[in-house]
Amino acid sequence: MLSLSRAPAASALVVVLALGALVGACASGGTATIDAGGRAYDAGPGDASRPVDMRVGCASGQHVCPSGCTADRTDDPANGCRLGCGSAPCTAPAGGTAICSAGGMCDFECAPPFVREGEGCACTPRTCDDLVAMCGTPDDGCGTPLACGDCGSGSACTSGRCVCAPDPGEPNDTESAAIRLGATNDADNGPTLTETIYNSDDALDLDYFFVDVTDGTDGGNPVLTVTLDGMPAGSNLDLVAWYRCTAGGDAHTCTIGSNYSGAGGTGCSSVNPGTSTETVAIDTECSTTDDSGRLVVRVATSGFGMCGNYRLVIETR
Ligand SMILES: [Ca+2]
Ligand SMILES: [Ca+2]
Ligand SMILES: [Ca+2]
Ligand SMILES: [Ca+2]
Repeated sequence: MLSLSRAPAASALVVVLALGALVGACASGGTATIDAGGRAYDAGPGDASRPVDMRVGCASGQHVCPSGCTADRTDDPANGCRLGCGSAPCTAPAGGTAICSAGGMCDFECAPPFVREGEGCACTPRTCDDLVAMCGTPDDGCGTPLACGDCGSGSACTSGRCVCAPDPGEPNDTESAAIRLGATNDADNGPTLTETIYNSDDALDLDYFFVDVTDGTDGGNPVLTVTLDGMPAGSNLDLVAWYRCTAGGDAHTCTIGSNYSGAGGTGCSSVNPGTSTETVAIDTECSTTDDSGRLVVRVATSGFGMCGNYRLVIETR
């Protein structure tokens, strides 16, 4: 048996040969090589990069180095880890951080978006979709700016979203924050409410409004027609309206638009493409002869275009 403690420290070749003989007796028939950091690797045909057990042949608490058996170190990448031989800290490739492996050797890990590929860290570029960016030139995570698009006239790109100046009704993004547009009476056929001061200020904007409706003594139930038009170029806004009877028993008929039923109530929706006019009409029906109630209108942003107000018209007949 060769004694590593007597190997000339200055002769790496001798050490390599010695380790080769040592490892050859207990590993899978390959020969070992030592890298610049003093790490021994099995150069056999099975796995040329697999570290061999550097404690073989040394006393407990020691491991093999070119200079002979050496006391194990503190397991810290700053000093080459527990089974290191030199005094240099562990190194890591670009995008990586030096660590100690579970076996006490220098190793590294890659921080996202970098991922380990062999002995390096490779960056997987993120897309505009990954970043939920609809505009601007955010970094792809690897140092390259992306082109996520421009915002329409009058809007600005803020944190990857196109935004316009909010309308005076904001924030009205939930029904509980809905803007009251007024009161109408079907016996008076109105008044017709025409709103032109509201807009979609970003790609996620929802605008809620409500109207208190009285079933007047005209012999019929209120019929409510809501029209959404005048949308700014490049946008796509959609319309939903529902009606809640004061007395309950909602059993309305949707005479224009598609039947809608949601948490807020039942009514109609209109989902046309682009800037096409959206129109819904609800023929109300409640559990009593008094069909008074509340009309709720929601304008949702499906496509964000240029900044500009839309027009909302609510008719009561
Ligand atoms: Ca708005
Ligand atoms: Ca809103
Ligand atoms: Ca009536
Ligand atoms: Ca639409």
